[in-house]
Amino acid sequence: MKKIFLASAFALLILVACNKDKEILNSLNDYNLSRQDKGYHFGDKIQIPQDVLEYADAITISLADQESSSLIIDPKFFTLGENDITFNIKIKNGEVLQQDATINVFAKTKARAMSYEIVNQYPHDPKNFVQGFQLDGNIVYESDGQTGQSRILKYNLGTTTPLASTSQPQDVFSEGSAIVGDKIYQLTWQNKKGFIYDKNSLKLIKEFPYDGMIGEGWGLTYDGKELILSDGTKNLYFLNPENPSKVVRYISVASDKEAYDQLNELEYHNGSIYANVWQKPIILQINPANGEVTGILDLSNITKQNTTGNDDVLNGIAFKGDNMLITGKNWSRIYEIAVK
Ligand SMILES: [Ca+2]
Repeated sequence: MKKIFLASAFALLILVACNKDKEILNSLNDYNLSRQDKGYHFGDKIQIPQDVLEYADAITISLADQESSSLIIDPKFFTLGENDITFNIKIKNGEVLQQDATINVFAKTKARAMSYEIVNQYPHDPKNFVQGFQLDGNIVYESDGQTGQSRILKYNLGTTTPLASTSQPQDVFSEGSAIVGDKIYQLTWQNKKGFIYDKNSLKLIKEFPYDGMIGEGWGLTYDGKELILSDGTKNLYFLNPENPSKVVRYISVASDKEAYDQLNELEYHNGSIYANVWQKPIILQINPANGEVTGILDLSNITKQNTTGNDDVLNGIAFKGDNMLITGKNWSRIYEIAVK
């Protein structure tokens, strides 16, 4: 009888402890979910509910393959946007409880709403599925996508007749492009490689494979020193044009209240990166040092006039002096806008 009583009491004790463990993990999970919209900034300390703190001997966080006992949002471990982490809660009996969480990190400064005025319009060949777009002098260099139709071409702004054009093999879907000196670099979507052409003739010089950390090729631009590449995630990768197969560094992109992924066609101008966001009628102005969105240009009105479905989206940013040229996939126009 006594034995049975002891065993029952012990079982009850385990049950109570397990329930308490569950309660603590739920408390932490609820708190983390409630913080996702507000997020954190670099330098903040992750807050832990009081009942969890009282129950724990020590708390660490694991992020990718690193573990930290500091609960500070340190740019060494965290990026802007979503971070998938695990809380390791060491409790009094030496056991470690684990709880997964998504920690959002947002920019400290508020993104500016930018405005624009249309100052000119030019024709654009609506057959062109624009993936890369830049202007040099009065010549547009454009990379067009779609399997079987992918190519690199150049034409005078104001016309649509190519001055030169090179088609890609049937299995290639072309993406972003950028001018570097007398060469032009062009990405492919899922072929894990890029092409380098002579800018004048558009003759192929060579190919280069992607760094393993780059999933797909989306947008490309050049800041005068490094190529900047988007791969459809929230990341922008910096590459040395002399060795484009190696990522030098990367940043993630977020505003003060929102993380952005599916970053598409890019353009570097005057200290900022400008980025299309796939299927959104906006262009982001991004600080290349840390990925913070400093401005948002809403082009809903122009986009509405040119977009009929899911594919013919705003995509294409170039600069003509300080005015921006914008276009989209299969659009029949290029707009020159003065941006404030
Ligand atoms: Ca561009």
